[in-house]
Amino acid sequence: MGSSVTRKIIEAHLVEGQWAVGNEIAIRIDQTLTQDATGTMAYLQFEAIGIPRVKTELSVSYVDHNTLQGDFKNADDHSYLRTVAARHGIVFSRPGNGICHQLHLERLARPGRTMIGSDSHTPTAGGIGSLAMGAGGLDVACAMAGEPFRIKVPKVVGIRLTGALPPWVSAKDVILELLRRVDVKGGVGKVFEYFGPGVKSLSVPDRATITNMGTETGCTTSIFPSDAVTKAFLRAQGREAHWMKLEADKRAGFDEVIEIDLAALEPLAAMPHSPGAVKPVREIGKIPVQQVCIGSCTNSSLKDMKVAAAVLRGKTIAESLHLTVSAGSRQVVEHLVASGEMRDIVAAGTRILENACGPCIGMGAAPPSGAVSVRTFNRNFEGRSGTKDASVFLVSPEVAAATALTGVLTDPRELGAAPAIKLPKRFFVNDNMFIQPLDETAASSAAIIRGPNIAPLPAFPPLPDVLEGPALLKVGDNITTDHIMPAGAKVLPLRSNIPEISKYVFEAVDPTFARRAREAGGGFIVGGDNYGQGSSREHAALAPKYLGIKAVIVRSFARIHLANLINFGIVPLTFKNPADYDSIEPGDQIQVVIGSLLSRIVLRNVTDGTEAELVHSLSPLDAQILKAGGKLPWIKAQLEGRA
Ligand code: MIC
Ligand code: SF4
Repeated sequence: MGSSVTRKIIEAHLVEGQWAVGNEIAIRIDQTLTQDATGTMAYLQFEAIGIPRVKTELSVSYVDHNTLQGDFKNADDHSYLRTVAARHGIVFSRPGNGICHQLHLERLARPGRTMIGSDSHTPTAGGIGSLAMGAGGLDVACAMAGEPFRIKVPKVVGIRLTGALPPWVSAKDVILELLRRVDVKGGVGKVFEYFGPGVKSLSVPDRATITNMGTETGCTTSIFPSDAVTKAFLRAQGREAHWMKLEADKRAGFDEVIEIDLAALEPLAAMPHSPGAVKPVREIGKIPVQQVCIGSCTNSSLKDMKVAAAVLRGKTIAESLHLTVSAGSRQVVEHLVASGEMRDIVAAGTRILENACGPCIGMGAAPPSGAVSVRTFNRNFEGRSGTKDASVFLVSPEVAAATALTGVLTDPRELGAAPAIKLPKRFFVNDNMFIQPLDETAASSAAIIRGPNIAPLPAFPPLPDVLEGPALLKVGDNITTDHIMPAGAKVLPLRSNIPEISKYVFEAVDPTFARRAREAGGGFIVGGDNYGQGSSREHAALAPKYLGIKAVIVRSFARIHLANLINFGIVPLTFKNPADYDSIEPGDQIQVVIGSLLSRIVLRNVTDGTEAELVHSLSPLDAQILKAGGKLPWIKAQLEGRA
C-alpha cells in the first residue's frame, strides 16, 4: 500500500517508534516558529534548559500579536525577544514585518520539512507541503534544544477535492464546508491531507487558508502536496531551490476519505460563537452589521487583499459600519501600494491597521456593544473580539467586502460578475525586517535586555501521590483557551509575568475563580468534552498551575492543551464513565490517589461519599514528566544525566 504525504514526511523524520495509528512516536523537528505572545515564555524556558545555540535547521521569532504599545510592557518584551534571538541563533522578525504564518509561508516554510510553532495556526505552512504543528512554548523550546517532538501517530484523512471553485466562492468556503461537516472536534487525532484533481486549482495562499483554519477542527495538522503550483509560488518568491515534489502515492491508504466538490460550494459563514456553526450566507439572511474586518493569518494574502480592493474600488463603505483591513505582510502592502490597489482600499473609507493580528486577538478595534462583526478570521469565541456581547461571523474576503458596501451580511454573488484577480509572476522580495542571529563568537557575550515586565519563571515541585482539594469550577463542553486564559489588549501584555496574568484565569466564566483558587490552596477543575480547544497558549496551563490547580477532570481534551497540562504538571484525567461528570458539584471536596499514574485511579468525592473511576491517555514517559513536576525539571534532569 502506498504512503500519504503525511506518512512520508513523518517516516523521514522518525527518531523513535513505528507508524501505526495511535502509537507514540518521536520525530526530528527541522524548523520552529514562535510569536511574541507565546515567545517570551518559550525563550525563558529555552534559557532555563541551558543550551547556548538552537539545534534546529531554522528557528524564527516573530512579533505580530502584542503590537499595541499602551505602556512599556509589549515594547520591553520585543526588546527581550530581539536580543535573546540574536544570542541563541534565532532569526528575529521585527514588528511591522507581518503576521508569523503569512511571513513564514512567503519566505521560509519548505515542502517536506517538519515544523512546530507556539501558535495553533502553525499548520498554515501545510499549504506549501510542510508538516507543521501547533505546540506549547515549552515543546518549542525543547525542539530548539534538539529534542524530538512526541506525538501519537494520527489517522490520515484524505480530503479528495474535485472540480474548481465557482465565482465569488473561495478557499475560506472550503474550510468552512469541512467545519460544517466535522465541527470543532471532528479532527482530534487526525491529519487532514488534501488530494485529488481539484487541488491544482488552488494557489499556495488558498491552500494555506484551508490548512490554517483546519486547526478549528481540533486536528493535529492539515497538509497539501507539493506540486507544480507550489513550485510556481516558490519561484515567484525567488526560492525555487526550496521546492521538492511531494505527493501521495496512488493507493495512499488513507484511514478515511472525505469528498468535497469545489464546484458545488457557495459562500458560507460560521455563526456566533463557534467556527463549527456554519451555514450558507444566503440562509442566514441580511442581518445588519456594525463592523467588518479583513485580515488575520487566515485571509491576509495578496490575493485576499486584491479581492477587497476590487470590490471596494470606486465605492464607499456603508455608513452603519466601520471596516478595518490588515494585510498579512509587508510584501503584500508593498504590492498593494505599487499597483494602486491600496488607494482603492483607503478611498472607500477603510481604517488601515498595521500588518499584525490586531482585532483577531482583541488588540484594538473591539466592536461596539451588541454589534454584529463580520470577519475573515478563524475564531469567533465569545468575548474574543474584546466586546463580550458582540456576535462575530467568520467569512471569506469576498463576503466581507460585499458586506462592507451594503451594511448587511451579503452573499457576494448579488454584486454581479466577480472581479478577475491577477497575481504577480514575481513577488517583491525584501527580507530587511528579518534580523539574522549573531555568529557564535559575538553571541556568547551579547547582552539580553530584560525589562521589568519579564518576571522569573515559577518553579514547581514534584507531584505527591495523593491530590486533594475542592472542585473549584465545573464547566461544560468546548471550553476554549480563551475562556481559561483570556487574551485581548489588557491581558496579553502580561504573558511574560505569570503571577500577574494568573489573576485573570477564567475571568469571563467566573471572576472569583483566581481569588478562590488561591484562598483554597488550589484544587480541581471539572469539565465536559473538548476541554481546552483553540490556541496553543501554555499560559492556560501555566497560570492555573501557579494558582494551585492539581488536576483537570473532564470528558475529553483538545490536543495542544492536553500536552500543555502535562508539561506544567497538572494531571489531565477523564471520567471512565462520562456520566460521572454529574456526580461532582462545585465546592465538593475531592481526593484522587494518583500514585505513579500507571495503575487504576479513583476519585473519592469526600463531600458525598461517592467514587468514580478515572482514566488517562498518558504514556509512561508523560507519567514520569508529570510526577517530576513538569517538563522543564524533567528535561533539565535528562540533559544533565546525558552530560
Ligand atoms: C490565537 O489565535 O488564539 C493565538 C493568540 O494566536 C494563540 C496563541 C496565543 O494565545 O498566544 C494560538 O492560536 O495559539
Ligand atoms: Fe494572530 Fe489571529 Fe492568527 Fe492567532 S489566529 S495568529 S491571533 S491572526
